[in-house]
Amino acid sequence: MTSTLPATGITIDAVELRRIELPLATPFQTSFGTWSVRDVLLVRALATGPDGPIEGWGECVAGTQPLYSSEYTEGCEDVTRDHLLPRLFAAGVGHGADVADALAEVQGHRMAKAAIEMAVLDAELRAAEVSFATHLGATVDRVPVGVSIGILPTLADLVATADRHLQEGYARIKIKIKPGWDVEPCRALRATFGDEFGLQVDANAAYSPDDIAPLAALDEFGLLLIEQPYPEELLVDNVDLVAAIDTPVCLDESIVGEAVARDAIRLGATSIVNIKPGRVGGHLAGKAIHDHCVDAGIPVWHGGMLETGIGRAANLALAALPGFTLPGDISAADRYWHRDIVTRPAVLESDGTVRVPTGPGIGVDVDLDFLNSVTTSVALHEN
Ligand code: OSB
Ligand code: MG
Repeated sequence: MTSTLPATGITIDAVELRRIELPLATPFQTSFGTWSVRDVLLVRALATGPDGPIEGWGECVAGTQPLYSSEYTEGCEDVTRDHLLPRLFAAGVGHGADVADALAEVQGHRMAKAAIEMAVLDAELRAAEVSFATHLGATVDRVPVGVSIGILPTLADLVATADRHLQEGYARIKIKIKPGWDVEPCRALRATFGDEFGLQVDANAAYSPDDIAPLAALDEFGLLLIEQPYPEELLVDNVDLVAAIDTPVCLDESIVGEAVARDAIRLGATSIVNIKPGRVGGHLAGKAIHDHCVDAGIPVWHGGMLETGIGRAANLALAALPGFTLPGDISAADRYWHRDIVTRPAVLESDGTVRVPTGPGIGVDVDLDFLNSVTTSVALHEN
């Protein structure tokens, strides 16, 4: 059951666009580049609710450079300021559920749109004293989580890092792969830790349909899935791959919204779906994809974009929906940050889960003093 919110909603008085720079506790290398610092765009909705002033926070998941997807932080701030906020204000949006429609004539830019929707929904839910989890239809209070390990200089580094995370209690390990760093890393992990733990790989589009051989060679490791082997725009080649290998294929980058999710499922191009709210245009679109996958019998899991505690809190709420049957990339805050920007950062429970926040809205509060100390720019845009 999802909640019904008061029809009155909120009035958005202004939106603050804030940029922060938060160094990652350890650099994160993927097939497309290395992330050392998160340059994050935060959206703060300053609103008036039935009981007075209320604010809401959104986090944009875009990276500094357009390497994972076409969106990037600076571009997200530009499109938000010049094209999205004017439409949000002109439409007089007072409900999170109306944000996507108000912004629909702007093509693409889903990560930017998702951050606005999150901020408006957070403010609306805080005003109504309803949590994201309740609103989205969460059915559990804790979600199983894994850890995503980047490409490392040596196999020994990988084994040591995986060892630390398994000791910490993570429910599964995902490793980033690329041609030349695929079979041997899997072999080293299985040889060291056995066949019992959940292992999956993420290629971030590093392979071409001409090199099925290294992907087929991963079959012997009993992987939970292989994530995004081919470039974003290829769908049909994944159908061939699904037929050629035993490991389930799971699309990430390709699933840029609900329509593609439906098509990929109908084609048989993806056996499992990775849901990232930012990539698909927001938590509400993420919920819609989840609902469709449940109907279609397709397992889903929650991806991650190295979020701060703001985005992570909302992600935990979505990941508490019943179709999320595989552990999410929603690790504890200390896997990413020396210090998080929220007052109650996510922690790993002894059973390999993270608790879903229960307070109003995203359920965590921003540590404003610390946030100010890592802020690189702030701009207020009034309605
Ligand atoms: O492909 O899942 C990905 C991080 C940045 C960009 C893309 C990806 C990732 C991750 C990190 O794998 C997952 C996390 O946030 O823990
Ligand atoms: Mg991925």
